[in-house]
Amino acid sequence: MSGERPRILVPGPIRERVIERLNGHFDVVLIDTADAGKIDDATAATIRGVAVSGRLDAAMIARLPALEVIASFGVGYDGIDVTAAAARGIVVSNTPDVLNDEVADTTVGLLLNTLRELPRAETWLRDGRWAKEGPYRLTPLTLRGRHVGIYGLGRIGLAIARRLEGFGVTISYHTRSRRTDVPYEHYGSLLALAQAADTLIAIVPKTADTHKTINAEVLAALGPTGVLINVGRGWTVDEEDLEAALRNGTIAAAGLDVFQDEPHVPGGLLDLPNACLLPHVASASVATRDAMADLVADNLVAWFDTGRALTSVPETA
Ligand code: NAP
Ligand code: 8YV
Repeated sequence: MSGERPRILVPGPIRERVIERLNGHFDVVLIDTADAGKIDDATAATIRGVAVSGRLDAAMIARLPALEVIASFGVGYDGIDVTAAAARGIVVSNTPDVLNDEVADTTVGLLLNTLRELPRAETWLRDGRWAKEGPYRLTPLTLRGRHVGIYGLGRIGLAIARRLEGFGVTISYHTRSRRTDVPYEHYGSLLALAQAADTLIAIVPKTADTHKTINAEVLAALGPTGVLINVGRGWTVDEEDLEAALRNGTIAAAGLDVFQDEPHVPGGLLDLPNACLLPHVASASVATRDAMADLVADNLVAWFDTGRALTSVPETA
């Protein structure tokens, strides 16, 4: 990097560590939200990079005529209009791999909590019911003997599968392309996977092809002992169908870290004792979020030093 420091826009909240790192290399401009009206023309004309957590739409991209690179916080980059970026030759980067282990660990925890009702058992203890009423109930569900179907066997899906090998369960998966480097059975459709398995773990991106693909038919295929775990995006699940399936016993339980309209969780799901609900925390440890923050900054530094981002998304690579 030589001469004047490149100007980087940070529209809306992002982990403070990103800003600290960027301040060491760039002239950083902070605005409250990623809305085109939040920045004046003169400043907008000087912005060469963006660091963002969440949404960056086509109008905001159009507002920045000198923009070269968008560094997005998170591996999922569905909030960024990559089509608009690609059309202008703007590179988009995300934060893959550094969160695989954390998200996979959380997924296994959520699966066990959902099956063995551990959060509810703890509430039983804290409410004094163990002392007054005796032991918490034996759980109808167990991980023992389960057939886990993983919907999406990418970086995180594979980390989940590797962990589950240690639990002695059967593992299968559905992706559009069969992997040649894994011992698990591949199913050519999500429905076929759900028919074979009794436990479905969803870890696919939010794309036009994954919208509400976990619907009444797929849930019915899992059967009455069926369990759904979703750590990908809420977009992938038809939440009305899921609520009905949990309420009427079509499936036994669900564990969800993600929802269609975050942070709003459908009231119907909140009421259900067989839904184990987390507020999108799968990657949310200090260490992992720091690693993600560093990768956001490193992508921008690499772009302005070498003309290449470290982890650009396939659409703009
Ligand atoms: P990845 O490596 O790109 O893996 C995505 C997997 O999904 C691939 O196996 C891909 O295989 C499959 N897939 C994509 N579209 C599909 C379709 N239409 N039908 C069937 N399979 C499909 O991504 P990753 O790093 O594992 O992350 C996955 C997603 O998890 C992210 O995009 C993000 O939305 C979510 N996530 C959530 C959290 C959280 O906090 N809850 C944290 C991290 C990530 P094919 O291309 O062969 O189909
Ligand atoms: C983060 C995620 O919670 O990486 C992703 O795709 O969903 C999570 O790791 C989010 O991106 C940042 O808030």
